[in-house]
Amino acid sequence: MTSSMTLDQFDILALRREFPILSQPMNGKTLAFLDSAASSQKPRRVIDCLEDYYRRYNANVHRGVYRLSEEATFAFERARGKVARFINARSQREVVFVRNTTEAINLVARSWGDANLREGDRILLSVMEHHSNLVPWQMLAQRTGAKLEFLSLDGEGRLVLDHLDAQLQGVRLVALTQQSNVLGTINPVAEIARRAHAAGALILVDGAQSVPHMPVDVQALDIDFLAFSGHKMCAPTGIGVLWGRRALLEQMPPFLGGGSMIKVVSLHESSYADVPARFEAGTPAIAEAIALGEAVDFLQEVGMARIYAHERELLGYAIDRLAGVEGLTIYGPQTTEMRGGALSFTLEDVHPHDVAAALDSEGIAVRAGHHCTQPLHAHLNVPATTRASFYLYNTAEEVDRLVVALDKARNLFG
Ligand code: C6P
Repeated sequence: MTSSMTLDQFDILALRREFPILSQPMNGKTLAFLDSAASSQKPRRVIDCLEDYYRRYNANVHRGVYRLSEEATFAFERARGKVARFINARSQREVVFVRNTTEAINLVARSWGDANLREGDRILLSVMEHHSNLVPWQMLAQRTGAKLEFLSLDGEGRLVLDHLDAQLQGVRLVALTQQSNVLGTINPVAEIARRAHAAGALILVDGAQSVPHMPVDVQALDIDFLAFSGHKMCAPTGIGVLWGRRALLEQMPPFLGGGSMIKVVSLHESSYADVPARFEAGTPAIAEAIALGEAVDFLQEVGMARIYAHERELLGYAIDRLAGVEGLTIYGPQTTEMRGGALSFTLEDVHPHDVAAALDSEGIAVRAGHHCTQPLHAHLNVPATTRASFYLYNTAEEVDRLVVALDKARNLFG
């Protein structure tokens, strides 16, 4: 395959024009943004949506009885409905607005975890988890005496599920990423959910790297909680989502106390609002939530299945081309099967930060480091990797530039 491959599912050049940042020069070159796993770029309509809110109807939500506040409240709740439909939630009451994936997971650990876990209960995670889906459970285990167990990985970076049913004995919660931010591995969440439920466990899915990149349907997956971040899916920072089954959310105590999450307050006690308001104490990220709704509209217009297909095509092309770079080792599955577009690699003994700096001088933005997965890097036996990650706006030509720049970096440092 060459860079003239046809990404004809959609007009990629027209799509790129929707993202103002992509046309700016970077170190004398056109920016090749290959770090969307860290945070995606934003289309003009999302940026405009933020500005429109501040220019036309900026007011607090769920409080005022005047026109501006009603308009803001309407737009805010409409965004919740868009998010609910995007993930096929049964009701928009199942959608809790939070700051990001990290906060969503902490909410479940603090609220559901503290109320339900006791000494000796088990939580099943995997070695590939982001610190956001590890540290909150470690903290919960320290508070309650619960134990953490881990699914291990095979040589390709896929979960070893041979003993899953035995490992699920005594497990109260499985907390698992749907797509690894380092290996790109896509985990068989529906199957694990089915087996977790059969063993009497709940399942929380970290969707930070899946919801932006593929169709995710909470009913089809039959999961219990889903956490994801707006900023990785064309929306602003500061807005994220916890989706939970309504019956579960309704049983959970609040995480934060304050305004908006109460029914009645007296000096010594309070009763709490229904979900989702119970979990949304204080003034929320109003403009950001509305802009998340706009981002969801945008992604749906492009089509999540097409985005997934585009990234998969690009990934296949990148795996092929990178195989030709001498001294380069890719971590994670070496095929596009059940794999997303996060490609982490090392280049001989060149430090990943040096690789990233060399790529930056060519206008190519990638991430280097442990990507908030220190245990995974310990498992891979490397302190750090360089990561290129793709999204709907990336092109085969950018992959070609990456390959040329990596060859150049190897010659420079090798
Ligand atoms: N990973 C990356 O460069 P927040 O920061 O809360 O929006 O997302 C946390 C998070 C949780 N789970 C997974 C699988 C993730 O990839 C991330 C964020 C970014 O890989 C920033 S560290």
